[in-house]
Amino acid sequence: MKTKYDRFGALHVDKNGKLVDRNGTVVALHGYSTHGLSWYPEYVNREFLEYMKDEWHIDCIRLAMYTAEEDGYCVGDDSNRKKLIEVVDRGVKAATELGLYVIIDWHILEDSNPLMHKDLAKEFFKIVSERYAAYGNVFYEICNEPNVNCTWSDVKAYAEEIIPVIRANDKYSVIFVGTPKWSQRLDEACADPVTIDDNIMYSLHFYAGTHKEELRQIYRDAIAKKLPVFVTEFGTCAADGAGDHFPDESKIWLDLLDQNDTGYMMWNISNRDETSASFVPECMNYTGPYEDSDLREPARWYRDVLCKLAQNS
Ligand code: IDC
Repeated sequence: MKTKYDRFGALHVDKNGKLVDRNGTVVALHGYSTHGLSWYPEYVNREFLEYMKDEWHIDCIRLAMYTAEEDGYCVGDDSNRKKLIEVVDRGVKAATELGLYVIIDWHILEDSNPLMHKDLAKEFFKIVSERYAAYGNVFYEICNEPNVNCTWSDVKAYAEEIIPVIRANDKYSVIFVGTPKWSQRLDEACADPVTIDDNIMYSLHFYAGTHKEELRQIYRDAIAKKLPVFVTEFGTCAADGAGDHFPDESKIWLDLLDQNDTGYMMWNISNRDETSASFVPECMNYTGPYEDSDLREPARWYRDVLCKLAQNS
């Protein structure tokens, strides 16, 4: 079966804030985010991605490279950085061979302000944008979730330094910019958008057990103002990635996103002992195929969502 990349090729952001192909056709992408690349590099392999593409119909894979936690890019040494760049490379190459889009995610979290590791971010985005400039299926997510005391002006200042680094090599890729309060404050980006580049989208993250109508209203207002929005991460549970799975609340969210052709990526591919993980802890299979009993309930639910979307596209 042809993938969305096979059908639509390189995408860009249009004047209405939509992700479109070269003919202006709106394209909504759906997929999964890895857990941290330093935590679970095992899943970043061609067999696994092929399985996810064929059986789950993902269009896109997000490579979440933590910067601070658990041997993150900015806390380890050069050899750790080299290792992480190799995992990113493996993921990008496998995704490309399979006709999948891929998001390279600079996953700030504990390091709440992206300015904290700005120099390493510049170095990293220089390397990857040089390497993947000609690919056409690669997106750059320059800061996962600014949080705590990080303001929108901090994020904007950071974006204004990182975007030119990417653009020096890669003129066309779409770049995702995180927003304050764990990528929820689209309203702040609306009030004072990044103006140095028009091929960017702003990230919205939600966890359906925690974030409800108030955040959906922020999203609706942003869409009404034609802000380009992409949900680079969501969960069907609470914001701590644990607890119950909320299929009804999740459906309200996904229906709203579908109505507006906003793409989304679920958190997370791993067998970690938490609700948001795709696989149960006992499942040590890193390539697929999987039995239903290997999957957690949210993952089974999402697989059905993805299969239905693929049937209708
Ligand atoms: C969580 C992981 C968990 C890990 C933790 C590190 O699921 O295994 O121990 O990070 O602090 C986010 C973040 C994402 C979080 C996730 C769930 O982007 O990194 O992953 N979450 O808490 N934003 C909202 C929720």
